Amino acid sequence: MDTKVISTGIRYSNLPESYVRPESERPRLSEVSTCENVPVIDLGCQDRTQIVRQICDACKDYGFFQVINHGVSREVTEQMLQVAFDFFRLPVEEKLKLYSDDPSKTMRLSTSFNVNKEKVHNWRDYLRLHCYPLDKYLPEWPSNPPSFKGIVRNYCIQVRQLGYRVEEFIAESLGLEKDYITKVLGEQGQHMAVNYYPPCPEPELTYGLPGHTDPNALTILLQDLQVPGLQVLKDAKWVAVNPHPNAFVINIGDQLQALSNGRYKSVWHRAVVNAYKPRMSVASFLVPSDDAVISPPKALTGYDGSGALYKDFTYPEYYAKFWSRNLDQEHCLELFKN
Ligand SMILES: O=C(O)CCC(=O)C(=O)O
Repeated sequence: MDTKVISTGIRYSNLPESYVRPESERPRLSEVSTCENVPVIDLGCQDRTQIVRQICDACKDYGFFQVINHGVSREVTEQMLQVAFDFFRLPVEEKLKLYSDDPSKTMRLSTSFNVNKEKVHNWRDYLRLHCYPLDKYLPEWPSNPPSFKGIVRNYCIQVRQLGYRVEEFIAESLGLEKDYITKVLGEQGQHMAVNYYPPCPEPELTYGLPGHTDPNALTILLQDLQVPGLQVLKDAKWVAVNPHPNAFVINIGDQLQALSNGRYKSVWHRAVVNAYKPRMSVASFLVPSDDAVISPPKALTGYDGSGALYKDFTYPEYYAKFWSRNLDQEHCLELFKN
């Protein structure tokens, strides 16, 4: 490749060799059907018990769900998607000033997933930001487009509130105190991946992101309404989760799988690419504070703790392992099994 990123504005007529998956690993798009019954949970509903019940069912049966009436204003989500497109439309030389393939950087533009570890690349560029505490990280965010910092700041504040609310519902759905998860996870970090998938000459041969689970506690995903691309593994089959107007997709991450002692599974998902149109998604990740010990409550392990599926660990320990691997290797939680 001539440049480090693929969002150059130039359309490729063939998929470069380094993106082509072996036959057995390809997405087989014609075999993927749309998931018609994705749980859509109305957080504006007055009946809290009903929300908790719906979340419990969705977490058990799917590992993800969508939320509507979630409290993040439509104006803010529209502005977020617009400024994300504006960023990726900047001249490539401008974007490359932010390029890094070092996962420990708190602000970077990068490509694929882990270019230094992976054998086959993914058809994605992404801007990765740390977002909390805002005062600490906002100064290092891109200042081009000029409106970027202000828009993303507003978005991050509202999404964080939503994430904390959802974690309270999830705690209740596990039969725990409402604030159990938010207390255990401490003052959670917040990261963002602004994912840009340019039009791809051969979507059948590659991925935007191959199947993976998220290493964090909770993911709040904003999908481009125009172009579908998210697929999740449901009952051993990949199904497409088409964008729902004004909804966020909420994914259970590895930390909640461990904290719930496997009651809830972090969901396998992947992003496929489109031959004609670029696609954008904005993933916000809530992550445990560095000193939080991820250990399930006694109510979920038996009172002597002997039923704990995983060893206790901290997020920095987990995250270091996660980035030392490639995305499609064995599940990172397997490395922490008792
Ligand atoms: O683009 C998508 O829909 C999925 C993004 C994703 O899985 C991620 O950022 O981890």
